Amino acid sequence: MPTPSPERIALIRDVSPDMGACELSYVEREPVDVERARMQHAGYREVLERLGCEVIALDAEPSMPDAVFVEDTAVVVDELAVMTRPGAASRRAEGASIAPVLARFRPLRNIEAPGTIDGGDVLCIGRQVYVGQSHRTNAEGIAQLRALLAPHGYTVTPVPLRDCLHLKSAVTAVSDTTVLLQPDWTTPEAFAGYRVIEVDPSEPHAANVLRIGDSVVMPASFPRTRARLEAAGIDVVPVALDELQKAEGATTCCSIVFARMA
Ligand code: CIR
Repeated sequence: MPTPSPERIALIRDVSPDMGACELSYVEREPVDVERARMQHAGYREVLERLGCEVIALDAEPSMPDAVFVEDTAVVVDELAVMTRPGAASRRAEGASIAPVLARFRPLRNIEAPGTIDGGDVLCIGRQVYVGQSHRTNAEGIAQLRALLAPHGYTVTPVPLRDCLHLKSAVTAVSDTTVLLQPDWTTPEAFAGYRVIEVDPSEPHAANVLRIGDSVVMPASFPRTRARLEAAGIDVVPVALDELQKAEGATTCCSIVFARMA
């Protein structure tokens, strides 16, 4: 009997040797130990595999410091993949090597100029798509995303943000009905229909977790928020990511995880 293929695919990309020259918006620049970042990224990959994903790993892009943060280049739903147009001009070339991979699994669409979207601003919970009104994602980008997704039954809702890079810096889903949220950075009212777990106040960056099936992956550096999730019955898989966090990256941004369609 052939082994069945994993039901989820995770697309990742190795750390650029130039990661220290990354874009930064809300964190202070400090030296990045690229070797340590690579080791942590390898640990992240192992977690994705352990949680049942087939991992597709692209080579590093030496001249693109932020290219490890593949999430920002595309939004993948069951019916299609939307290649974004990242808000930072320095990141616009990253999608060129992602598109042909996604094209193997989904029809491709594109956000066109003057629209901009970073995938980190797009939170999909079932057919609800929340999009952060960040300095990377503009109204034109949101309108284009809505036009592409609405025919497939998705509702696209803009969400105000403050003091953080992306919507998923401030809120992510930990189940179909529960979100993990940082109330200082977004509006809890936008998620009124969900059970809300707030990050521990001593861990402001803890809201970015990656849901895979019934588990969530989160940085090991947020034990108090982890305890809140576990108290709510959520299975948490910690992973060391503090070197990538120096580049303002976090858990979701290092992968694009999507379902394998039959
Ligand atoms: C940037 O500023 O674009 C990168 N240094 C970090 C991107 C992190 N992306 C994400 O959380 N989706």
